[in-house]
Amino acid sequence: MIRSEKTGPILRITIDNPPVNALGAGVRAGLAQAIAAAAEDQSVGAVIVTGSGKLFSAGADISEFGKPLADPQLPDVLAAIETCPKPVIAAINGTALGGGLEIALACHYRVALASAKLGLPEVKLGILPGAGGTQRLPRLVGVEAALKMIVSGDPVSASTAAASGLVDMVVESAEGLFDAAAAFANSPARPTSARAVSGDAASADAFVAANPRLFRGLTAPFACVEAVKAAATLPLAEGLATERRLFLELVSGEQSQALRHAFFAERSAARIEDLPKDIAKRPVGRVGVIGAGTMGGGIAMNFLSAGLPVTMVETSAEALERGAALIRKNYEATAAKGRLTTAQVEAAMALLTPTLEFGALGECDLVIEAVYENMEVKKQVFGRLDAVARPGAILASNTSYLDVDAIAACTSRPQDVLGMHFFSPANVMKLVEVVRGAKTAPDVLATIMALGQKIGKVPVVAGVCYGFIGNRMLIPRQDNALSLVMEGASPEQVDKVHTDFGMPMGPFQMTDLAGVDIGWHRDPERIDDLKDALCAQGRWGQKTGAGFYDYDAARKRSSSPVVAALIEEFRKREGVTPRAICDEEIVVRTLYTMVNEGAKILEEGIAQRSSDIDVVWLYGYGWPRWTGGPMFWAEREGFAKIVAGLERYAKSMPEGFSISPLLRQQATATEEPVA
Ligand code: T1G
Repeated sequence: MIRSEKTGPILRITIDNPPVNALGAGVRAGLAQAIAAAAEDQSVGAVIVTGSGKLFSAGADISEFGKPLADPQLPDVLAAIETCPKPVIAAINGTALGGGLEIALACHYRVALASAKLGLPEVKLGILPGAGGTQRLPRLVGVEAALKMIVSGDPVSASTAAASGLVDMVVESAEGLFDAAAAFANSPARPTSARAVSGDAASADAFVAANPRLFRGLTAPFACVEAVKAAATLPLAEGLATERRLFLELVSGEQSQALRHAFFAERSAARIEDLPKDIAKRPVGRVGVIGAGTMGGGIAMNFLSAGLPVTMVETSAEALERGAALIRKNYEATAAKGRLTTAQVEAAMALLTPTLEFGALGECDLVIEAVYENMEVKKQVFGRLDAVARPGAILASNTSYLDVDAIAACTSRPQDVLGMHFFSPANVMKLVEVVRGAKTAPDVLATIMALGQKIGKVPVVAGVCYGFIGNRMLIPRQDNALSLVMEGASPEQVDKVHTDFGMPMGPFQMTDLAGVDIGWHRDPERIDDLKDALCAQGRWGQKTGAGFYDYDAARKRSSSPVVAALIEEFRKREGVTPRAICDEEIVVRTLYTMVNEGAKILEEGIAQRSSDIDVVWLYGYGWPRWTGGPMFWAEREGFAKIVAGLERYAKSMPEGFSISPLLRQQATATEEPVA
């Protein structure tokens, strides 16, 4: 847990708690003992604190939260470091996050490896730095820079940290780190807390006003600001007491429990229950992408950005050229924001091989099909692919709904076939549903799960059904949303219920973004429902400037009198007398029905675990992270309340609606039925 070794008068204390040097009870106790011993030991002139392996420390052990925390508490350990009469130097050998960075802040000097990342991500867990970070960081970097780090939760590089005064020196090589730290061994012990804070409460208020996005729907960011304000306005002891009070309030709150659930859910999703963790993976040195459209180009970018060569195949030179140009345009837009260098753009583009030669896919270890969402087209493509792909190549479809087993059956190698459902825009959205076919080989699944993480995605295993996990849950939501509008609600009212809940957009806004014409039969004469009517009028959504809403040149939406008239017309045609619909009914019919579908997905084994469903919605659709995801939220909402709501509106649900037996069991098991 803690290793101590003496080199002359310098005592090196190493935090050694794989895999991330989390500061669990044993580490805290060991650190406290080592510091106390060093303070007493006359032969020790200075102390260097560092981490084992590639990390300094990932901070407090998050799995300890929600239970009584064993002594010593981290703030007390850090106070002992800060008040040590001998200089204590942090040798930051790698990532230092949360309590890990707070250890460094309590040290008298900080030397960092150039590759190290330093951050206080507590706010992403719904808490705040609870071991002096909100009081010491402003004393090193000032109120504004401290707020930026603490409220965003984003790490900074070692060079940025040096420029702001957070670290005293940056060294390029790990070999030089200890010596650089030792150079401070004859410097005086210099408590961070003894410094003055630059900046004041007014600059904190200005930060809040300038960054509304960081605060939307969340409680922790406001507490972060209150704690940093305390650093600027109160004596240290009172500032630390304010921080402690706020930390204890937040850590027991619902948002932090949900955000911690999301943190571990994302990591659990990577585990495939019935496969050994160390199963051999197939090598993937070159990736083929069939289709250079929006999805194909976005998919290709994921691999290019990870340094993997991509062969991109199209059927026409014009489509190929357009696709390659779109990739370059996306990269250049990122570079324009300073997030990529020109060299990086050129390096990525150099890995792209656009070709009309379908046979070129024979050199690829993985081929991803991203053609038109039509089963016949996909079967035809996989038939051709089977003839050219090399033996052992993995063949993946980017289908968002269709039967992966039926696609696999068009090849002589169904064991090498699976789905990789990317979410649009594929180069941005982190979720990829990895659809496991009945015959998909274990090593194929394991290879794609590992590759998904390598390209920076959050892969979740899904079984084969229409829409897999995410889009299958979307079906009852969208069907009910349309019915609610026919019965008397407006698109605006339904969408507002969802955006007030915390979704980035509601069902109709999303339809306009994705395209009202998705799945349309393309016959403008055939008008069966409101969507057909919109499509027939060319109202295909944002891309045509009009859908359920009207859009200006900047894609700003406004209510549409045309749509309102169409709704009226359809109500008359269906003989529907519109009625006032309360928001509660919208919640039941569009959110509770999603939970119900999620329960069925679990019953059928389409998802490995309930938290995987949460991960799909958090990373695929922007479900508000501070509620944990649909299934975590449902438990908090109350399964009995959900079942009662579904029963109350059962008659209004689309044909074939039924309540999941699993959901009923959970309702019975967890709570008394709502009266
Ligand atoms: N506590 C407990 N377990 C942790 C952990 C932590 N802080 N960090 C990671 N793990 C587990 C993780 O669940 C996974 O487990 C394994 O370690 C590898 O993680 C007082 C109160 C450090 C950037 O928020 O951001 O300090 O799945 O897959 O991709 O003010 O882990 O293998 O069983 O993510 O190399 C603040 C959270 C805590 C940092 C490494 N610190 N961790 O990423 O590995 S609160 C954080 C990360 C705090 C103080 C407050 C990342 C990483 P398993 P991994 P990685």
